[in-house]
Amino acid sequence: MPQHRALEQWVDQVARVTRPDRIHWCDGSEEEHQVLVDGMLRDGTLVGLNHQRYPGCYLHRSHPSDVARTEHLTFICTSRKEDAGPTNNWMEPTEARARVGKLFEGSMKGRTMFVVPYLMGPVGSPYSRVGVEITDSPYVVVNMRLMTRMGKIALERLGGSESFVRGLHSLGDLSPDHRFILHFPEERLIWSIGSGYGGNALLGKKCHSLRIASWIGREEGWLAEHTLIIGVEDPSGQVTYMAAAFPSACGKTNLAMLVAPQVLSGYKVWTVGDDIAWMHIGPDGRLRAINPEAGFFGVVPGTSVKTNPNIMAAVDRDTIFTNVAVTPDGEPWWEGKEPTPPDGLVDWRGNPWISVEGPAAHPNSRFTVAARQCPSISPRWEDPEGVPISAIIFGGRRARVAPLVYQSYSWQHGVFVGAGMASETTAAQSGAVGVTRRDPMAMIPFCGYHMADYFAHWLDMGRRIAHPPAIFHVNWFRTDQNDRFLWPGFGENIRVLKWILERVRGQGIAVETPIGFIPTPDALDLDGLGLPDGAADELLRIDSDAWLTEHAEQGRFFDRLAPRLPVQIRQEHAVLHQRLSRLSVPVNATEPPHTP
Ligand code: OXD
Ligand code: MN
Repeated sequence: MPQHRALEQWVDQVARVTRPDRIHWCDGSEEEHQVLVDGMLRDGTLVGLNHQRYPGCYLHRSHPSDVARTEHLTFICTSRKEDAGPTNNWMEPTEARARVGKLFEGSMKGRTMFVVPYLMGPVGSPYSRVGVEITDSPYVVVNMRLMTRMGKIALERLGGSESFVRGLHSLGDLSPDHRFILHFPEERLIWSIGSGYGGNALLGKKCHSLRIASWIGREEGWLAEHTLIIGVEDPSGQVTYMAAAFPSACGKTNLAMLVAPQVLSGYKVWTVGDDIAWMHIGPDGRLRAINPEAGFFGVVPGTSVKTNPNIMAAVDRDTIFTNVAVTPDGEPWWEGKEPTPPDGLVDWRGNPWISVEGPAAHPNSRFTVAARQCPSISPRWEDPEGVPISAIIFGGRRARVAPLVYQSYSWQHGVFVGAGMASETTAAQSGAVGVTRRDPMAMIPFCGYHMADYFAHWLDMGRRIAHPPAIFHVNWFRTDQNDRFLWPGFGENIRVLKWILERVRGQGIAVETPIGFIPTPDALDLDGLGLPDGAADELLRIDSDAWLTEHAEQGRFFDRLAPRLPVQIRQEHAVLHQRLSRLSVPVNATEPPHTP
């Protein structure tokens, strides 16, 4: 291992507090991986799966109280409370160090301390960043090896530089009472204790690539976002790149790997990333996105050869499953994999499954798999310069209100659309499921600073990008009066992407409405879809009463962000109110968008 004084000093300092039995510097090699896996098989941290059908695949059963991100235990520790803003939990840094520092004292006794250098972003990209995670969880190490470029490669990139994000993680006693996920963005430091769950423990992911990176991005003039990245290839072979932000467990992985239905088989979606994008302004004046991750940590339930054939082909080897059920043949199983559950399932807790007691797989059970295993992986997914983004798509899970798709009038209006987003909560975070909450740009759990400053940063980016992407909003989850989904989703979403593609090229037909441009029902390619009569109109309907209620809720949320809320967001909010009282007027698609 290369010598690195600052890193070694930090490792020594951590070891003096946490008192591990031994220290292992991870090199990321196959041999190291195998030793870790064998150890975890011996102590039960991992369970082997059917190696004929699932070679190199393992199951991890987490503590039943440690199955999702715990947002109420996640803190931003900035020196000034107002910099964290009202949407983040805040702890004063000195108090945080004292309070949580105690929990780290001796927390690694009897355990090995792993030093995990990792690189977020493609090797050789000017936009990639190094982090080092110290952890006492071998499960975290094997996951980090799939999710990042880990080990030797990261130390080589670091060289003698002291610029790396420090992440300290310990399982502690796994008690939710002693669980804290702390971020010190001013010091580029993360402390996480008491949880082994991905979003809390794989520190390269949410903690580094979103909370800390969003802070760094604002300082340096780039964006760290909770977005997938795709290339949409049209029948002529031209590929257009898009980034799409959806809250957790709202289908980002499925959209990132979409397979078009037969009638639109000339279209192909290439996967660049499924969860996070770092977007910089390239020398060509376009927004360029890299995927900082090297793997997918995706939600398992509902995944099948119908909903996501690409990920099904990826997770049949060298995959870690967490909290799924197991068949008597040792195969992983989850709700939605096949229509009927096989007999003799063992549930995610390791007990014989009793269906009345709940699902066999935990609703937030996960797979961890290397991105390169995905058949739809883009030939440009590791492009050091990133891919040029032509469209940014925001999306929520809304039974009502938000139509299937609409386009904002301008960058400023698009930032307002993102700022006004809301979505129903899912099992990816602890707490109630299905509650509508404001979730601007799908970043409410991940923005490392004041949300109002974040909107200001987006507005500023728009002023600096010579060729800004067009901004859209989609909602796959609208329901009818009987609470049935109106839109089939999954592969059929290509129909919406096709319209977006056309709009980006100045082609698709649209109607100007109070909330933005909406496709006319004819502008959407619904050929062969067999939507029931009236469904297309309902999907695109703007219910002005519902929108006025939405407008008022947006206003209450924006009030919480005052006085830092940018005036432009207030203006857009006021203009939306005025527009809601006007009638829709058809417009020619080639007309330049009207900027309020
Ligand atoms: C995730 C999440 O794991 O958003 O990606 O919770
Ligand atoms: Mn996510």
